[in-house]
Amino acid sequence: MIGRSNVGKSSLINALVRQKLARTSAAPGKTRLANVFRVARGGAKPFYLVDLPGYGYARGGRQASEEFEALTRDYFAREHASGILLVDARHPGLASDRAAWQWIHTAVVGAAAIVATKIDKLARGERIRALRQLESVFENSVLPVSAVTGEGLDELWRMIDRLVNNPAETAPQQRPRREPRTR
Ligand SMILES: Nc1nc2c(ncn2[C@@H]2O[C@H](COP(=O)(O)OP(=O)(O)O)[C@@H](O)[C@H]2O)c(=O)[nH]1
Ligand SMILES: [Mg+2]
Repeated sequence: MIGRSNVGKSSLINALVRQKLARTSAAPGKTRLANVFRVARGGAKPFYLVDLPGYGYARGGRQASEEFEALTRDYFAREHASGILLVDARHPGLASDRAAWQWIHTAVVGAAAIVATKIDKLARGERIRALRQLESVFENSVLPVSAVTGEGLDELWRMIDRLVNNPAETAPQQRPRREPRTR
């Protein structure tokens, strides 16, 4: 789970597993370490859900950015690691999110997908506009979810199942445009 601080990573993990596993906070920047959860459901293949700290490609300066890179490199230097980018549905196309999507394609060996969080905060017209904008910016489909209403969680589970069981097939069809990295 990759995304800016406060985007809703921990809340989404808790909503997915229906438990208070990951610590959530209204104040951004609370997750300083990666929290790793082993998820085993029924007969399904167990996998690890990794709640990454929400810094590195955005704020936090050079040191935070290097720490983030060092921390995450190990996770993604594995055959079966996939990345889910979480973006706030209310703020489509932020430079830091676009940079993260590019970063994912350099760091993640497996597949990658994008989820729009806090979709409950948008009215119908706004959400259509936001999703259209997101899909155009990222050149990828974007799954709307809400940790509060539970919207999109079944679809997200199906997406996770595909990422876990078949990472190659779910790789994004299109790579993001190559833009110079912004600092
Ligand atoms: N309305 C709404 N608020 C959310 C949702 N997900 C998270 N939040 C709120 O956003 C804040 C940050 O959530 P958190 O999961 O700690 O974000 P993280 O820093 O990415 O792990 C908290 O105040 C959450 O209650 C959601 O789907 N809908
Ligand atoms: Mg968190």
